[in-house]
Amino acid sequence: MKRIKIVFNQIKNNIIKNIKKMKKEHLIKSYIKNNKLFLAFVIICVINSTVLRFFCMHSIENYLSWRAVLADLVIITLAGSFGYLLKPKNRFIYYFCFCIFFSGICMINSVYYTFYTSFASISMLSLTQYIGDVGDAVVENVLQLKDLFYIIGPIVLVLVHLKLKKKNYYKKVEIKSLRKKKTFKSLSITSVLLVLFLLTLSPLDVSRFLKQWNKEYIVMRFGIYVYQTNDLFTSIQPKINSMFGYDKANKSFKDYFKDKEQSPSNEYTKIFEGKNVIVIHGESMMTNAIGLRFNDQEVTPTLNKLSSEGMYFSNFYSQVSVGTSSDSELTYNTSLMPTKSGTAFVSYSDRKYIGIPTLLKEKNYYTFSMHANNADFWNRRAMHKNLGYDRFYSKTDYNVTKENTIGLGLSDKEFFRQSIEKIEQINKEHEKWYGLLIMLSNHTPFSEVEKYGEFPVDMKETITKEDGTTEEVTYPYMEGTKLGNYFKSLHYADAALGEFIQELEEKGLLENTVFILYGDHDARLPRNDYERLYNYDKTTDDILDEDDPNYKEYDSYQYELGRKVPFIIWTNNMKNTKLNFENKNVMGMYDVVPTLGNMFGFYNKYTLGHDIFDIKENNIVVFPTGNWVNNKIYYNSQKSAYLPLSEEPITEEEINSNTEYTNQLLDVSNDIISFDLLNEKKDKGIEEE
Ligand code: GP9
Ligand code: MN
Repeated sequence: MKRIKIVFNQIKNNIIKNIKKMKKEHLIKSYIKNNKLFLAFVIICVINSTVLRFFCMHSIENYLSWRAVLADLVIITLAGSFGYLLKPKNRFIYYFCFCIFFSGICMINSVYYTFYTSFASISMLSLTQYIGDVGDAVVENVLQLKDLFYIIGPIVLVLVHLKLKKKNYYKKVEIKSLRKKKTFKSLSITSVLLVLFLLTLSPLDVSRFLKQWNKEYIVMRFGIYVYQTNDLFTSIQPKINSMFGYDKANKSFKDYFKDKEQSPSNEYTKIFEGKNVIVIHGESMMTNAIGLRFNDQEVTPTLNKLSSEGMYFSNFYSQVSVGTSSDSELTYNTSLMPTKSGTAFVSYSDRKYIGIPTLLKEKNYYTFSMHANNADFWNRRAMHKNLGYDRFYSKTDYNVTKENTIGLGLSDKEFFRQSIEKIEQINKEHEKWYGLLIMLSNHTPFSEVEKYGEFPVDMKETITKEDGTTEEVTYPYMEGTKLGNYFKSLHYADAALGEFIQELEEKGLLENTVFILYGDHDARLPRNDYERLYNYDKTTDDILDEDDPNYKEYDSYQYELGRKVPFIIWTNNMKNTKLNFENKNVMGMYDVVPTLGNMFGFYNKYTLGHDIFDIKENNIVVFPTGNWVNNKIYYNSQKSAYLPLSEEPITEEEINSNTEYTNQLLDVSNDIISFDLLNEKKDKGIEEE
């Protein structure tokens, strides 16, 4: 009896299973049957975007980027869902229009990628001079067979439509409530896809998505449709911002600069007038590495040499916001602060800036910039033009191979080697020149340790044993830490710089040249690693106890102040002259234009910083966060707390007035950029007061 029961149950379960399976199959079949047009639309648009990635970015990772497919599906099904609100007979035209639109996006990006090795941006449409340059060339040289692939999709959709029409697919009558139900059902699918996609995101993905500087990464990770939607919002946001509050902004701007006058000349005025200039944008170079040694080996022998032989500003801060490298380029060149929302290089790239190159061009300089990375990273192609550079040498001007690549692109050693040839040529053709070289290898995450060359960051000690013999003991110290890897990477970048200077010297290119170096921003390394660097206990291979007499505090203030970057001005004959010194006054990236302006003889009234040789110890550096620092105090506006930096008494009044100064400066800077106030003045012929 028991056996019969078991067999009966088994049969019953099998029948239920089969019915469920059949139901499922039936469900899928009937879904496909009833949604043929919608599904054809979705499949065509997904294929298009996948093919675009396939043609543009040749790596298995990109071809099989299922996350991008998921993101594409979210956008396509979202757009497609609303088609159900229409009567069946009107649906085709809806899907066809969207299909043309999505295929158009793929086609435009396909063409754009061939030309620029990057993806298109709506903000670029306003760069008319750009389109003019490119227009004819696109048709003649760029349109390729692969770009025509995207026409197939809409044609297929038409064929599907004709077939469905023949089968009376559109004859069905759907009442309003059913159409709404179908829309809702489809939107539910979109929501499930969206949740699945959001679950796959890492913090790095989110940060790159918001910053928009690495377009290839966004397309690979988020798909072309999400990229383009994000780009649309980033492009129109500044336009919306600048629609309100112009009058108020213009008034505060005028008031701010009303009484400003050029500072009187000092002993450094025009000392470098007419000299050639090489500027090095030192990727992630930090002041705390200067002079640092491991086992008696200098981390940065070249920076140590330059800083000890030239003018070294050892209390110098970068003032970047989310735009990192690009923000430092902006502030270095214009003495303006990063914008409060978005990034000037991305969101406000449709206007001219008064950059150092703009000012030197008025003095008959030829100005150029060099960076062996994709020209559209951080929108440099457009922005370097806007800052006044005559020519921007980018990735396509360099021979980049897999072998000579480190991290994001061409290794610094190779970059400098190939740049020298170009500089030699420029030197032959132009009497006076100014060039910026943007380094790249020392970029986070500093993980390609095997490519940096040998530089141990451990601790070696020779111990004399009781019997008089010696033994070498090695403690791991910074090996295996992110900061340790950073020092290895920096050591490599420093060596590249050393080779570059030596070669410039040998070619006679330093004779009449001023060499300027700035660190673009800190390396964003964990505070714990600094604790280990300054408080290493070799006996426990850990950080010293806070009660230990040798323990050096490295709290959040120390960490923030430790984000200093080097600023050095050097020539090959400065050593032991009156121009060879260390300036310890606090100084920011926004002080560069006025300081160099005084030395090279150019002037821009609308700067936010000061000539450091004029303002001296009274300087103040403000940060985009609203924090500020001077020689006496470091103030953290989020905590409304400060750290005294000297013995001098501090009053509440000075804290308040410096905080007010900071907020006002940040407001004016933001207004100048978002309302385009400097160009507005010119365009509208408003007289300077
Ligand atoms: C990109 C490089 C790095 O070309 O300059 O930019 P970052 O990540 O430092 O802003
Ligand atoms: Mn950088």
